[in-house]
Amino acid sequence: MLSSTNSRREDGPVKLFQTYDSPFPSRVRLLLYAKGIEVEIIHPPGFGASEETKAEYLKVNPIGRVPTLVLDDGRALPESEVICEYLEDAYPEPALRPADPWARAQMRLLSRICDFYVVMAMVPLFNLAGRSRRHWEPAVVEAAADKLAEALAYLETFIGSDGYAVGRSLTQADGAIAPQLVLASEWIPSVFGTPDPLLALPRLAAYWKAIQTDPIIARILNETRQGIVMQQQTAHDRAARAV
Ligand SMILES: N[C@@H](CCC(=O)N[C@@H](CS)C(=O)NCC(=O)O)C(=O)O
Repeated sequence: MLSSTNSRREDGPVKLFQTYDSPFPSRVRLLLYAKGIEVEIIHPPGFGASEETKAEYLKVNPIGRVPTLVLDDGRALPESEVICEYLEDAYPEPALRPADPWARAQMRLLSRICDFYVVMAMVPLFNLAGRSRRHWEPAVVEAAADKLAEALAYLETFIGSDGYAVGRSLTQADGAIAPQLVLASEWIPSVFGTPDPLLALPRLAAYWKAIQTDPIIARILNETRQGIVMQQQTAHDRAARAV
């Protein structure tokens, strides 16, 4: 199940509690796929079904968010960036963390910009999308779109120019950025009718075009897109019931 140079060997597959629509598990799946780690994907109980509660899942991860990695001996690890760093340490080959200290810092910087600024800018829109359209205030949508454009401009400053986020090969930063761009550049404009923010960001737009040709990125992006469609359908059904 592992490449011969990986140091850690599991008796059974690791488990990943996750949903396909969320960008956080997608960055973990990137490492699992790239490193050839056998994984059992589990949809957490209580997610996406209002009649259920998360009580059972909170026993696995008290933070109650996805993803959670569970090893074959039952140890559970929440938080996507921490999981990625663990997988990198436990399964070093192929490396998705540059050896050069400056390049490694760039990888972490880009990932942090996604976690701290890009996602946070999109949260008001995620919240609105879960509600009926009559609650969508144009001023809230516009303010969130402006905030998102500002956050993406940080990525524009630091993004690599050789087809990958950092250097000339896949790193954890690509896993952090690419699924966020599905939301920022495809999902938000299609749902809220706002302009594609990448139109004003040529370096990020060039990166976005190039990175989608990487086969592992293409796989996680397709999974993310399909997950979003299914999640939207569920949210639409719920909103219709709430009207
Ligand atoms: N910092 C966390 C963020 C994870 C997160 O916020 N996941 C969201 C989905 S995008 C979640 O599980 N939200 C709770 C819910 O949907 O009930 C990580 O990197 O793993």
